[in-house]
Amino acid sequence: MIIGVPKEIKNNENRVALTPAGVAEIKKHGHTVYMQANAGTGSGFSDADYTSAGATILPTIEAVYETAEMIIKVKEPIAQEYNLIREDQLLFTYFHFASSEELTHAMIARKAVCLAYETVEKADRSLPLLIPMSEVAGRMSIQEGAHYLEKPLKGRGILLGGVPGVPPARVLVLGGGVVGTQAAKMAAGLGAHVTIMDVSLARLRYLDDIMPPNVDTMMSNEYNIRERIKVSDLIIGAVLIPGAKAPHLITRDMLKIMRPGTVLVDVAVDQGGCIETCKPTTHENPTFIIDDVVHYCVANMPGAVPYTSTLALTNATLPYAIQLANKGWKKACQENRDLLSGLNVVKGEVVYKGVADAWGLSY
Ligand code: PYR
Repeated sequence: MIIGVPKEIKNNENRVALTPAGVAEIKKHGHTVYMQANAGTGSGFSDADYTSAGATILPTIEAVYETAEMIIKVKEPIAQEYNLIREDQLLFTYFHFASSEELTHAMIARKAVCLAYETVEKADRSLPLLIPMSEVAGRMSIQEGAHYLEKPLKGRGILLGGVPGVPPARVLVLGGGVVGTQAAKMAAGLGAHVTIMDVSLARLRYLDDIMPPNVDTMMSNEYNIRERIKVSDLIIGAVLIPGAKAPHLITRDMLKIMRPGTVLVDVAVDQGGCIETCKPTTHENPTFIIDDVVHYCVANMPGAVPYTSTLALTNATLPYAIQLANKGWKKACQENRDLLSGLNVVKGEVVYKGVADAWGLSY
């Protein structure tokens, strides 16, 4: 198969979908890989690294889309890429269709085969291609949150870990999945007092067992959320309903009961956000303020740590990419249910319920 890897063009997106090691592995299976020039530069990989691994460098994004049967990317195509996508072309990348009606309609119109990383699901319901980036974003949420708590950045001016004689900051983590667990671990490691909420008692039991003593668990419900946000300095939105819109656990009116300078980091922004006032921001302009509450809602958080993220992502995607290349998408999806669940839009039809429900489309 002919595989194309374009350079990501979303704001400050420095990840790339294949490493030179990944190219070498794909080549062993007899496939051809075209990389757009400088696609890996932001992650620390030069064109020469790719050519020595067996890739051919193409000068433009147009040439990559024109040539490839399968495009492997990191982020969803943005408007300037829509017209490059060809009928029947296989796109293997993050899409997050449930948060963008425009993208959904654009991909329907292009009649491509859209296999979304974020909905590839294993039999145990885990999401193998989302987990690595959830790990990165969960860990990053605390370092970004700690930064924006600083006074010059309009935060409360509180140090997460406090100092001897001064209590630490209070961190509230909404959701005890991968993002929430990683966030709680990082915040606890820095000495904050952490509360992690989830709707699953079984999950809370597990978290209570594995977390250090400065992490409390609490059932997630509106009453408890209202109580905790009054005293929290940093709140992490870490809720995920696979492939569907995130529920709004923090509503507009709740901002009024938070203290000025509270920082919200909504990691769920890709799926519409679990904080009602959240709207996607970029690494260039990551925050905005409503009612004196700092909102950090960057939709591609892992893009800021491309070295770690590219390696972590491609560790997970490569085995699936090889199956798709070896068998073609139809046979690969027939033989591997993980991949089947990744199909979201196929040749003009929405085939994933969460996406159809989000936009009132037939499925
Ligand atoms: C990202 O890492 O950017 C995702 O969309 C999950």
